[in-house]
Amino acid sequence: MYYQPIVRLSTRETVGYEALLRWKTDDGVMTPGYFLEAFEETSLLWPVGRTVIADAVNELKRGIHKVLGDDGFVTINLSKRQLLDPDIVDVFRRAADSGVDLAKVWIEVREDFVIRIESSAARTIEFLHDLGCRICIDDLGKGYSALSYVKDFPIDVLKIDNSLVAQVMTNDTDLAVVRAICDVANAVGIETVAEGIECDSVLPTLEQLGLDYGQGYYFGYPEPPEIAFGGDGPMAQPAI
Ligand code: G
Ligand code: MN
Repeated sequence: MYYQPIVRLSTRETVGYEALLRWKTDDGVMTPGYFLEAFEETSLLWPVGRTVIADAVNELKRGIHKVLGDDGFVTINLSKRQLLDPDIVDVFRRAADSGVDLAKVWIEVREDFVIRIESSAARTIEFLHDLGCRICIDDLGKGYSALSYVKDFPIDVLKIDNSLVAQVMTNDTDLAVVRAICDVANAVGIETVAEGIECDSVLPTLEQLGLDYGQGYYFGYPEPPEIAFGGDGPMAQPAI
């Protein structure tokens, strides 16, 4: 697992980390784009998915709280099939029972999935929110949705996709879309994250638009825990 910082734009301080799955091979480190779809179609998804959650929760208690204090949070990406897993809520419930503050666990669900969500997955989102997790919509803006799901789901955070963020300086339509997203979010008390920030020239515009957080190579690359949080020896066996 790799961890990438999420920064509060007003102060530029790191406030949390996104847990990102990586697969180390002899040819290099692969990102989920190359293998997740294959996993999704096999039973491998379940153990891999559980390991991701366990690792992220464990790292929250160790590395993240070590470098950010108790307010630091971790975000975990859940796929469509994981949200359909009837046991997934229990995985988080057990983490809470072991002393993890689930308010510091943010769940990322891709926007294209939420738009066509099945009711059992929708209930999972509600259960996780009721347990205290913060629900984030990931990759927002890839499909220019109408944001109508914000009234149907307990959404806490909107993560605006790289492609939109990259265009706010040069494309008036994209700027207007991001402004509209921020206006809706601010009006209903949802927080916003700009993804894919690669240079500082876009920061004043993002702050002006009212975005709360930023993430991207400009602030930090996804790194393994020993680099992201400093050496702490090998991870203990996950508790869940
Ligand atoms: O879909 P999601 O937003 O969870 O994907 C995050 C992916 O985006 C990670 O694989 C990460 O490596 C990549 N990423 C993170 N920051 C940047 C960035 O600044 N630019 C680009 N192009 N990709 C990024
Ligand atoms: Mn994500």
